[in-house]
Amino acid sequence: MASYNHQEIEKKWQARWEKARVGEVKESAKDSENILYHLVMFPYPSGAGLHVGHVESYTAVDILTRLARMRGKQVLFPIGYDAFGLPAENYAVKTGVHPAITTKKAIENFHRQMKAIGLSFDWSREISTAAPEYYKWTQWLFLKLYENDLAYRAKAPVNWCDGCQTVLANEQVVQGFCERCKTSVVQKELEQWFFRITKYADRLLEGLEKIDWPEKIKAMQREWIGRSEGAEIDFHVISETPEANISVFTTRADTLMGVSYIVLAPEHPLVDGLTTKDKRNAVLAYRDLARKKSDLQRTQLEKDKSGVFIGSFARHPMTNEPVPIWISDYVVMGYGTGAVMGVPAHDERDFVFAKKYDLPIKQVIAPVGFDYDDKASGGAYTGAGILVNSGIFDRLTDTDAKQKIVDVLEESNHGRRVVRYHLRDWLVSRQRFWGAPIPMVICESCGYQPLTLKDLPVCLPEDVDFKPTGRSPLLDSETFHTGIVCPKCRGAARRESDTMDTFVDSSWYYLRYTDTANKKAFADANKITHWCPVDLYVGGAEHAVMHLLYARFFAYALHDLGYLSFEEPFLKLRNQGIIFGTDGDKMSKSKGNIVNPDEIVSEYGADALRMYEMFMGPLEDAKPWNINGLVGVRRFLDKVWHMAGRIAFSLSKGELEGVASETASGDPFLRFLHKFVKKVTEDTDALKFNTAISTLMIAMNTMAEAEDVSNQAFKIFVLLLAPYAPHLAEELWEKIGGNGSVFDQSWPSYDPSALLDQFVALGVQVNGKVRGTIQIAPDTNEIEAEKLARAVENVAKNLEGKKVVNIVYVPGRMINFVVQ
Ligand code: ANZ
Ligand code: ZN
Repeated sequence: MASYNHQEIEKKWQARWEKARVGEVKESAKDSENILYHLVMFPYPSGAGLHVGHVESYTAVDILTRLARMRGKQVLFPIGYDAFGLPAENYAVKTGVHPAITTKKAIENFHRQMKAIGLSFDWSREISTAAPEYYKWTQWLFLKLYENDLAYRAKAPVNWCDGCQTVLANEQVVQGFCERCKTSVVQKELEQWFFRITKYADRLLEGLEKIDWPEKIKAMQREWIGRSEGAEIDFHVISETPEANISVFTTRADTLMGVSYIVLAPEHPLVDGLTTKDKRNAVLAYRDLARKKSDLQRTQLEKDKSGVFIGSFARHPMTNEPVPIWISDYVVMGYGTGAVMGVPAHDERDFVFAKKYDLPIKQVIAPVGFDYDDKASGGAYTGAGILVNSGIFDRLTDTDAKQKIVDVLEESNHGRRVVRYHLRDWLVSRQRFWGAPIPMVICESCGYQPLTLKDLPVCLPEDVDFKPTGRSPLLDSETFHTGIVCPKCRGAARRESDTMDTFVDSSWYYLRYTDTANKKAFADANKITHWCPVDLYVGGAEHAVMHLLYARFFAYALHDLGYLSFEEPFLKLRNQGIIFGTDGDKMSKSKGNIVNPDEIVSEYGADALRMYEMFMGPLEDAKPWNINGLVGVRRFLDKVWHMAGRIAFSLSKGELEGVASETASGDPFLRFLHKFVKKVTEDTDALKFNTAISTLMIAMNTMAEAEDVSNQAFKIFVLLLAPYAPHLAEELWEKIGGNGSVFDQSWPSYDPSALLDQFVALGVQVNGKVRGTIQIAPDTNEIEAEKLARAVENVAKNLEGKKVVNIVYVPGRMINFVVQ
């Protein structure tokens, strides 16, 4: 069978689309029903170019966008580049080539590749976060947050990566290692810039209820925010002078009577004062060790626990008995109060600790139904139960005891109910070059002072040495700091030399798309209102907690500052699954299993690539690349091409003229096609692209077998194919005499009455008497038929109060309920 010339056809239509500025939208439509905002996660323009994973999500949304346009919708579908970041800078360190140069080249390559697969973005809105016209507004947003006490500078224990020579956000530390270079992350006390995301913890949690996102992603955000309802309980230190009090945070106040020791984080401010002379050396040595570990390494469950007794005791708030005070690195300073009450019988970590140091293990919760024996069991009992060995609290359930014990503590002023979050403020400063400079200056007499809009953008200087020294490269640029005056006292000052985390850039990019050329504001308020919030956002699930949480925080903050009318930026989110190599492994350079979209486009065509990736399986599933599947899809497209040839030939001979002008009901094949229109439409709307494509394939085979297929039936088929294989569809449309671009046509609607012809009337009987009829496809299964039959009012009436002992179903004929 003849194969179509994809190279020629695809180039031809891409040139036409470019000329016609397909995809470009203006704020004209009035009714909001017809306005959509479709967004894909913009790529980091790496030197490796477009990945088949990009192709997957971008094609998916391109299909939906093209379909929506055929329905008369006005769709904003933009693209840009998340262009700042470490890889370009690391490359610069290695080669000496300026990141601006490598990034520009990479962007040009991405642009070319995305055009080559026929993505119908609004190309007039392309943005790069590394362009001064963009990062000017990233800097302005920083100032807005600063003005409103949502950005601040503080000394804090931070994650430090020696490999990248920079501070990392908690989210960038994976299992104790740097996400980028895999170096083990250590803790350092440094002054850094933070965004106060914790202020929004509750609202970010509540907001999850309002959005249509995968449950998995919502669960990850909930867990990351980590709201814990618990209590702070005070243990007074036993000493003559001075008075000290240790507050512990616990979610298990019910276990208070089982406390056998207290643990402070090694960095806890009370440690120095409470350490007795004989313990001093041991404490100092232990603290040094703890400093070398990240919070995550310290709190991991599996890990062996270690610690030091510091020599002092505190009083148990209920029994007044002395409780020894220890330090251990499994307690971290950044959570709760940095102090914990040890309950070995009911907490795994405490159990391991108590075993190791021979501390008492006292059971206070008994599982209902059987005895718990900590000597026999290998660990703590962490389940529910009733209280034992707890004096006046005995026999209460753990839930009741939690309340009762805190009530008593509150009365005696030894405790209070509190809510704690695992979420930390977002550390945004980076000691790196390739990011947006933080728009502050440092004056010797006035300290940190913010710049104002007229000072922006603070551009990155050219005279920078890329060798990593552990300090910000901008510190050593001369031009960056010359002529800087303090905005307050006009005295000589220096600039802040840290840059912003690239996640700041991507937290607001979708807003900039609505008004990319604006020189006076980050975007015009009316334009934002016109397009936002985003109706559909598709991207990788790896962004569950970083980008997707930060962007939500920005939207809430900008909402509160009066810049946005909405809080949730992305109404509907879907994740594409990972595409593995043919060997089933993750694609990587080292494994040599990377599929290059350029090669596929040149050999099989963009349409085949697009359709194959959509046909591989459900969008959100992980799936391996399979060249046979790609070949199969290409063969299908060739069949379609062949069919068009047949039709065009008949048309030229005038044979089909009559049929072509017939109405839908006059053509049996057309009627049959309605079923396919319904299925392709519904599946595409539901992002079930793989089943939509198999439906197209079935339709094609049916046509291929038919004696003759009307021009009109084939036209409908081409319309259904268009969002999936846009180049070929345009060419076919032209070939069979369609008017204009196939994308200027309306999406075919199906005729429910044409579908009804596929149905038969099925009699519904109760004990042999006909009580109603239902319209049903002959091949409907019994469960479905029974459901439909029961829904008939008269049938339901006759079944009421009766017991159905049997159901007799003869497909296509009748269904009979035998009742008693
Ligand atoms: C006593 C207790 C008994 C605890 C028991 C648990 C089980 P979530 O749910 O994550 O909020 N904890 C509190 N602060 C800590 C810190 N800074 N570092 C390490 N651990 C800390 O966890 C709350 C529980 O984690 C608290 O409840 C505390 O141990 C521990 F049978 O207190 B619990
Ligand atoms: Zn000053």
